[in-house]
Amino acid sequence: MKDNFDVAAYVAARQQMINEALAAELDKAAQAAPPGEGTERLLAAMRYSLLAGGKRLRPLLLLATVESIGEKREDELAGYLPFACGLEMLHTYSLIHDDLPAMDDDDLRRGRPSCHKAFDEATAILAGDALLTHCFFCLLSTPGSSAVQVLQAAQYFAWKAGLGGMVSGQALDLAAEGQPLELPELRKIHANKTGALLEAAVVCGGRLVGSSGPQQLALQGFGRQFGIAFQIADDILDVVGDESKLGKPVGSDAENDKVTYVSLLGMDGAKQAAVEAMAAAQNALLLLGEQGWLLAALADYFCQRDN
Ligand code: GRG
Repeated sequence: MKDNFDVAAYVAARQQMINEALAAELDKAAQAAPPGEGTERLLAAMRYSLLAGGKRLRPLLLLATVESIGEKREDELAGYLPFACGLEMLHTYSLIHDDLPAMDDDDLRRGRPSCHKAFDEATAILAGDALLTHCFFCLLSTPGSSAVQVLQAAQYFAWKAGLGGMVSGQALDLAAEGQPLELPELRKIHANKTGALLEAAVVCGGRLVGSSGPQQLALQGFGRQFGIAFQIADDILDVVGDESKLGKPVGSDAENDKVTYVSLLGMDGAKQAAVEAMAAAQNALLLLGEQGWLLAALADYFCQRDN
C-alpha cells in the first residue's frame, strides 16, 4: 500500500463523485422522458432507490481499476463515470426486484422501506426495469474510452449481469430453497448472484483502459476471490451485524432457513474461509505488480466493513 494512503477518505471522495453523477444522470433522463404523472411516479421510485445511499462498491471498483491499471488522473475520471453509474443502476435494479414479494419479500433496504413498500409492486417492477435498461444507455455513453473498448466492456457486463452470472445465480438460489445445500453449490450460487457483478466491475474497468490479457486474468481472479470474501462477510454480518448500520434486520438468513457460509461452516469456519478468499484475492493482484495496490486496499477495507 502507498504510504499514508487514507482509504476511508478515498472511498468517501469517490462515493461523493458517484452520487453526484447518479443524480445528474437521472435528472438528464427525466428531462428527456415523456412527461406525465406515470413517468413522474416511475422517476420518483428510481430516485428513491438509486439515491438512497449504499456503498457504491461496484462503481468504486471500476473507477479504482481505471485509475490504477489505466493510470488515469482524478480529473480524467469524468470520462468513465457514465459506465460507473450504469453498474450502480443495474445493482439497484437487482436489489429492488430481489425485495419483491415473489422473491425475497423484504420490507427494508438501505435503511428505508423497500421500493415496493414505499410505492407499490407495479411501480417497483417498472423502476427496476427502467434502471436495468438505463444502465446500458449509460454504459454505451462512456466518452473516456474508444468505441471498441466500450462495446467490449458493455458486452462482458451484459453477460455477467444476466445469464452468465447474476440472474442465473438468483435462479439457482430460488431453485435451491428448502434443499439441503453443500459448500460447492453454495459457492456456485454466490459466485454468480453476488460475485459476477463484482468481478465484472474490475474486468470492465480493465477493458475500458485497454488492459493486457494477463492483466485481465489477474483482475478476473481478484474479482472472483474478493466476491467470495465479500459474500462471506455479508453472511457473518447477518449474524453479528448492527441493524442500524446495516439498514436491514439481522438474523434474516436464519429466520428464512437460508443456507449460508456461517450455517455450513460455523462462525469460526466462515471467518477462516473469508481470510483464505482474501488471501487468494491479494495473491491474484501480485500479477499486477505495483498497479495492484489500490484494489488491494479497497478489498481489505470492504471486507472489514460493518454495513
Ligand atoms: C433479482 C435478478 C435479481 C437478482 C438479485 C444481488 C441479488 C440478486 C440479490 C441481493 C441479495 C443479497 C442481499 C445478496 C448478498 C450480497 C449483496 C449483493 C448485498 C448487497 O450489495 P451491497 O452490500 O449493497 O453492495 P449496497 O446497498 O451497499 O449497495
